[in-house]
Amino acid sequence: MQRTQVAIIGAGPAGLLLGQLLHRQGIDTVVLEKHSRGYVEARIRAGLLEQGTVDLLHEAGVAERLEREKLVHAGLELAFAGRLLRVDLQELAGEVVTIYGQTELQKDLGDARAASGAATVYEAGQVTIHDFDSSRPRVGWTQDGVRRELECDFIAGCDGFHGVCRASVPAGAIRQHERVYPFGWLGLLADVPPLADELVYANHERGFALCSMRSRSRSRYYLQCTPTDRVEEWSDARFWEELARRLPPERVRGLVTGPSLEKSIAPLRSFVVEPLRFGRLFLAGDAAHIVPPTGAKGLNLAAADVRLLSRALIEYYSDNSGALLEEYSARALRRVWQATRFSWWFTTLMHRLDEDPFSHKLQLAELDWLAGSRAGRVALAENYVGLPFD
Ligand code: RFL
Ligand code: PHB
Repeated sequence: MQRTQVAIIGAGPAGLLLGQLLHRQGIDTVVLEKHSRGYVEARIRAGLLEQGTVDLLHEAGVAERLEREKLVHAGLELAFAGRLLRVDLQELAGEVVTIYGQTELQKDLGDARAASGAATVYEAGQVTIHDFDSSRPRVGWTQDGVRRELECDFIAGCDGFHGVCRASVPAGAIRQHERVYPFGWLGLLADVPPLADELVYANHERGFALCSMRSRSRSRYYLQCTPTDRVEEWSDARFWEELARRLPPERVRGLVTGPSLEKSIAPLRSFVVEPLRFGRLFLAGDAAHIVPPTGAKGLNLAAADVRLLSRALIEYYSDNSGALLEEYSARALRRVWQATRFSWWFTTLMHRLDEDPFSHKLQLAELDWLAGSRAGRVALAENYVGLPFD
């Protein structure tokens, strides 16, 4: 039977970054991914990295292209009631954020994994995990029609929200906390210059809108939609028209429209499981928690989990100590809940919640208060740039 030290399930950002950090310390890993490398690298998702995430990518040795191509943002804008409020992240929280597409990061991590020579199985079918409550966990999968098995010391469950790892934990051993929001995000990617230098988050009676970007020539826009909307109902023309209606005139002036490269609808939910450790199985990233994208925290939380888990595994192999592994779940969850709270707050502040004008009036009052209160803006900025790790 094949053997490795850490079996990593999932080749998303969490799995590949963990693999890279462990590889650099001489720890042997095998990554099992159910999709092809091409499929994984084509998924359009996040775009904003906290400084702590960027630092970790440097530590993993995968930040070379990021440093060449990134955009650095020192602030963001909130649009509401015909007003535009700039939140100066650098001045209020002493940090900036980095724009770099998850698609690009995924490619950089895929290249680094391939160059390391460490084993990666793409298109691994029917992955199963076994005996993680013993000292000899095993992982099974199907490859080219043949069933295979791997023995390991630890299993890292980095297989996203729909993965097999969390689902393999006995129901009595895990608690789930969930909130599903009654709306979704319709995203559109286009090769047009962004309408402004920084991101614009808009609260509008017709619903939330976000103007983001991937580079100086590629924009990513989002519209709040109903969870039952279908992409086919949204022609490019309808999307651009609706976006323009939700933005203040001074920003609409900068809007350049063009054919979409991609359009997709994502539901919004908050979801956290506790604990994150079950014997020798550790959950990290979207496998363990989901936040609504409003606060741009999903990928950053995945990186923060991986930071803790990699340090814990490195300590285990170098010092023969399980102390950090013991602490992993509680330490990661503390920060996860902070980000869950912020993402929920920012989502609730910026989206059309219901038909009742009372809800909208409360949002406008809070945004008006933020405009006049440095303390309020500091709270937003501190959370947005990312809370400290410890
Ligand atoms: P992933 O990326 O879902 O990767 C999990 C991998 O596991 C594989 N897999 C399996 N492999 C083997 N066997 C199985 N049974 C498997 N089941 C699944 C999957 O194929 C996949 O390759 O999880 P990971 O690595 O934890 O990374 C999490 C991030 O991808 C996610 O949190 C972010 O994309 C969230 N997110 C954002 N995060 C940010 O920090 N900043 C943002 O600006 C931001 N914007 C966003 C976002 C997510 C969005 N959507 C689509 C939900 C914007 C959007 C619209
Ligand atoms: C993105 O660029 O995809 C993005 C940026 C900021 C967010 C969410 C998504 O809050």
